[in-house]
Amino acid sequence: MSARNLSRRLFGRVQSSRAVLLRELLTAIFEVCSSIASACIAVPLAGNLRKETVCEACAMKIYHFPYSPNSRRVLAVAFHLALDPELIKVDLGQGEQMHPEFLTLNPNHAIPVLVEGDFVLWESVAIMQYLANQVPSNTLWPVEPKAQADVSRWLCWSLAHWGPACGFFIFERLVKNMRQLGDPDPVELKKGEERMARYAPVLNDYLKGREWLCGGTVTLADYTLGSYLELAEAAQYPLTPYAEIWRWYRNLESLPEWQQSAPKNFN
Ligand SMILES: N[C@@H](CCC(=O)N[C@@H](CS)C(=O)NCC(=O)O)C(=O)O
Repeated sequence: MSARNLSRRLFGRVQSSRAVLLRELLTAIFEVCSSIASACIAVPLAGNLRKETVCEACAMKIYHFPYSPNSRRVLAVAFHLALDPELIKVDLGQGEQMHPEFLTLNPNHAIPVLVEGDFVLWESVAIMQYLANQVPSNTLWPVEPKAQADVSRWLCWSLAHWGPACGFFIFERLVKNMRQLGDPDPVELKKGEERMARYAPVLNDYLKGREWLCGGTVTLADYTLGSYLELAEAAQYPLTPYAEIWRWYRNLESLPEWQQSAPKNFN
């Protein structure tokens, strides 16, 4: 029954101004209540209050591009945490990140972006932290201050040094090719080599005797730094001498969540 019909039933044909006012008020309340009820229902699940989504607006969506390391680490973390976001491909090869609708989500025209109802979040590290914070007692993003600072240190290091070092090779050898922007610039590649020569030994030495970067288990730090290595061969990073980095990356490759997030699963 519609809100208007219901209020007519309750108030009949009474036409006094008070009745008209009450009828309008009831109609408005009814409409608000029914839209909330159809939007989402909170149900207790495994001890946590989680949203059982029954409408598209509430479901968690992640905008991604399969070949982007920034996207892949977010997907791997979502899978690791057994979250089930809807995945929406933004084809960077077709310039879809420049569409006006996408720019309203992220004015930086970059993926990944998480959307959950009215909440819009860009920046892969912030998204991974948000995802991990949904699942209490997860080991990806520990809550103990020193353990969390350790993970945080590598996330910062990746944003400041590791990602940009890999970025020279990704841009010059892959992005330029995808967007038909010309040949790789040797000057830029040289800058990339200098950055790699400075930072790869730091990572390689730190990994000696360690299975994972922080503590005895995989964390956001491993997913973040490791995500760039999926493009190492195609973009020809100068990483051949760094055996510890490759040994550690093989650990990441053996994880089912990492395999599930592989580009071949999303084309
Ligand atoms: N710092 C951002 C970087 C995001 C980013 O640069 N994404 C790339 C793909 S790996 C992108 O969408 N580029 C498209 C563009 O810049 O137009 C993050 O960590 O999310």
